[in-house]
Amino acid sequence: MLPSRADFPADFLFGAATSAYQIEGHAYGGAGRTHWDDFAATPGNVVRGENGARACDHYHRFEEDLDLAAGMGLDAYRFSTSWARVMPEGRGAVNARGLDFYDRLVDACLKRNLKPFVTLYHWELPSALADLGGWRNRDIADWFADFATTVMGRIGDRVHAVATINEPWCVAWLSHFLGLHAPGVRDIRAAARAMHHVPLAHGKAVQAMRAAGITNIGIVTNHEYVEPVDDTPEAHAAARLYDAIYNRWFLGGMRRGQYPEEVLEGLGPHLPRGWELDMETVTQPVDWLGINYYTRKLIGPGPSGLWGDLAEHAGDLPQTTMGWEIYPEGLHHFLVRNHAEYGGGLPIHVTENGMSENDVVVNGEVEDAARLAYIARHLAAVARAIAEGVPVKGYFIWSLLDNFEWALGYDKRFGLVHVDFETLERTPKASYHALARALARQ
Ligand code: GBH
Repeated sequence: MLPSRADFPADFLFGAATSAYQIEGHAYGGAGRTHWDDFAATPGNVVRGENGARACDHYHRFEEDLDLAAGMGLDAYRFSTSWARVMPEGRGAVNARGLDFYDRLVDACLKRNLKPFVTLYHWELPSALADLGGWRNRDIADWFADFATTVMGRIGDRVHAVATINEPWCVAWLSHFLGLHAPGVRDIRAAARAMHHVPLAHGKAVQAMRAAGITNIGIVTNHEYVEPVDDTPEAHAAARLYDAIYNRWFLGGMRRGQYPEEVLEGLGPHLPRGWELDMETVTQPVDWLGINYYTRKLIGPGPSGLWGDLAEHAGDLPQTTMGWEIYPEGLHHFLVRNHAEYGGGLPIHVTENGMSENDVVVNGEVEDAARLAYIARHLAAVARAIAEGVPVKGYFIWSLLDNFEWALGYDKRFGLVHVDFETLERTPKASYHALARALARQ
């Protein structure tokens, strides 16, 4: 059963989340090229070679989309800003139309009583910066801090909260060690540099925004519940390492000034020289933590025997169309654990949670009962954590709209609202209508 508002504290925020490249339509409004455009242009990287050039055309349809968000009774809307839309070359010249767009978007949220939660970086690096080494280049910390203050100089007076970087693990490890996201690099030295430069860029951006008077600054990390695939010592060691790389590296660095030892064993020799001296910047205090959570993973050693080569195994829980197991207990686990280990009393938001289904429109209706059940079970996990004293202040569903699912193109549908990618017509799904009823104020 879907919980209702009455099951949560009066000031709890219900929201939905999106990201710029996945919905806006990157071809519009004078945005510069990004490394996701480049990555998608290389055959084999993205299903059918799809990209975010048009996506949901949110750039032109944002008023309609925010009407949908408000119509559901949401309190907050989480979106991201495209670096290349604001600064087409990544630094220097600003695209006035880009800043104007985010300015109008924020006002359009406020007009509908939606609290704007902005994420500065959700993965589409300007190609001009990627060409200079991107996250491998230490200078990215200063480039990013400039971008952050440029955006916040324009909208910072009206946003409710700001996060620096969405999912550092994806930006660093998935993209530079596993090579599954742009720029598609598979190299331990590149990965080690990115694993440090992402927290460093976060820290520099926090410093720069504070100096400019910005408040309510957070960081959004992604988490997977990890279990060893079997009872061998090798599987246990592999699961521990996966957990350390995925769930503990970034928060350990940013919240405790301490990267996990078992990861340093492998990455230490490849980290940029003098990285220890950066930890004061990396640990700049933040005001809130965001947790993105979707699934559990069963982990064992990978075939090569090389450090960091870990294998994911299929489990026997029901799965989404991403092949992800549905495991709501994992969300409760990370709320409790991150609060205890890294929270220091800070408010926590579930900044993403949701599932993909093969949703189809039949006579104007979209039946997505599995998504509703998924959301209901994860909301119950949130309520349980709150009852145990974890200061969870908000829950954002990924996603408002079906959108560009990165390397998997447009096949995987996460939206509460169906999007026909031919006509761009929006159709609220059954889950949307059910949530609207649950969120209605009595
Ligand atoms: C979130 O990441 C993202 O923030 C969001 O943009 C995305 O749409 C959403 O999840 C749903 O996927 O490279 O194809 O093998 C969640 C964690 C970890 C999910 C990496 C995708 C890689 C898939 N992500 N994973 S692939």
